[in-house]
Amino acid sequence: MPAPVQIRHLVGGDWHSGRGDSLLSVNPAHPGIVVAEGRGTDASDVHAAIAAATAASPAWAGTPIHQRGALLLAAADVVDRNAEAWGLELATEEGKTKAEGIGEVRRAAQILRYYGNEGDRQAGEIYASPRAGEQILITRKPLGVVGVITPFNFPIAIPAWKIAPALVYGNTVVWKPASTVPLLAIRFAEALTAAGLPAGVLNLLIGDADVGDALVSHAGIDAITFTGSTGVGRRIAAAGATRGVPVQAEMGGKNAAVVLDDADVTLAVEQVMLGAFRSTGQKCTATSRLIVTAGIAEQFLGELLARVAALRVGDPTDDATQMGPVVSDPARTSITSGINTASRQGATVLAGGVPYSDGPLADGYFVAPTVVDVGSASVDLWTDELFGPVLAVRRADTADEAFALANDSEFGLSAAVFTQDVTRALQAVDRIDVGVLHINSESAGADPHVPFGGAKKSGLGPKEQGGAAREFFTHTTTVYLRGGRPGA
Ligand code: UN1
Repeated sequence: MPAPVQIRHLVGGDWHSGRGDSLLSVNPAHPGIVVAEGRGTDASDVHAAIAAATAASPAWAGTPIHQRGALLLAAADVVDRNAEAWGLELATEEGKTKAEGIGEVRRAAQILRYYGNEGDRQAGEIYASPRAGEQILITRKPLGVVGVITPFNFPIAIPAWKIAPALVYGNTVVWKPASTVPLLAIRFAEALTAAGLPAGVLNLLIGDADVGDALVSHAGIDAITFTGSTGVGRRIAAAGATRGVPVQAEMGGKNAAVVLDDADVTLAVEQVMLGAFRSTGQKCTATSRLIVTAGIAEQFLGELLARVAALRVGDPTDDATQMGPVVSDPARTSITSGINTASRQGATVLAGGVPYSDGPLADGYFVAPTVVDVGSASVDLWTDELFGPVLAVRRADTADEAFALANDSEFGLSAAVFTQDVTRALQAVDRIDVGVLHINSESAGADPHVPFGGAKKSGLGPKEQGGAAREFFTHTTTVYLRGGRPGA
């Protein structure tokens, strides 16, 4: 068992141990094992980090985008070289399976590569002018110092998809990751510094919510990008609005899988399993609601429950494991209490729903894969995001009713529809109000070159990734360009 890694913060190019409260990152499968330890940062560090990012800003913004991109490409190589080791650390720290952990690290490298190549893509636009001898150019400029606040559940991929575009478009960054995953944050910052990122361009502060609060309310921050809970996202958006800085907030989801009578059942069962239980359901894009039409409901649920019963839950570093623990004890407690509340409110637990009280899983933060039939009861589980391996089920008589139930949420991040009828698929595209729609694949997933984010109350501000990222991380200058007097 490796010795715990010392928690370190990066400010102005120097790594140092913090002066804040002590921090412990434990293995959620074996909470007695410490993965990283040390001290968090404090408000004085926030000030120093923003000062360093501000000082580094003019030179970085003035560096040609091609060179900024080259640094990201070099960092991608470092990340890829370490994919196996860091993927294992990720599984040990966060709890997703080792295969998912390695996959996520490789995805971070892919994202770095995508933005690394941005320098060689189109930089702006030219419009025709209504006046002779003039063209109108739209050019892009960085915003300045960006505050980046990231969640525990994708401890390297989400930081990559925020920090890579922030940097390539010429911003400097002060980053506060979730304090439950300091090790992967340190690894990602190490990759960028090893690639030669100049001092102060990326600053890493590991700490709790008070560090995040200090960051978002600091006068030196020019923009904030956040992924996490709806409550925190709205508070951050309010703080940004008070200070007049743009906020990009990616928040909750209560994503439905809609299985229609004509679905390919084997495919749909497999994809719903992945959507609901991969990463232990701890994704804002996870499938947390299932709507199945009456003609297929019994067969579908029968096959699904058989798969749930066979799902191998265990230590995420074990190759045979298909689902690991949730990230922490408070997460386990709140998920379990959400299931208990649903039972009290009249829902029926079809699978899981009981704690592991003995055996090897009892000590870790494990929650059994759980399927709850909501029926016609009014149940919080139908509306509230639990962020765990819990699937709430309702039946619908018709496809129309199923689509309406999919929209029965204040959130609109993603959805999955299973049908072999292209007419139904196109109706789903029209009617289901989400930012990401999957036809015949699970509700989670994102690609670096296409927009990612939610409709309705799932997100605020421009979407992430692809061309959408440029919208957030730059502002435009509209340039009216004329030469001298025509003919002079
Ligand atoms: C994915 O579906 O692979 O926090 C990514 C989350 C999302 C990312 C989902 N922002 O779960």
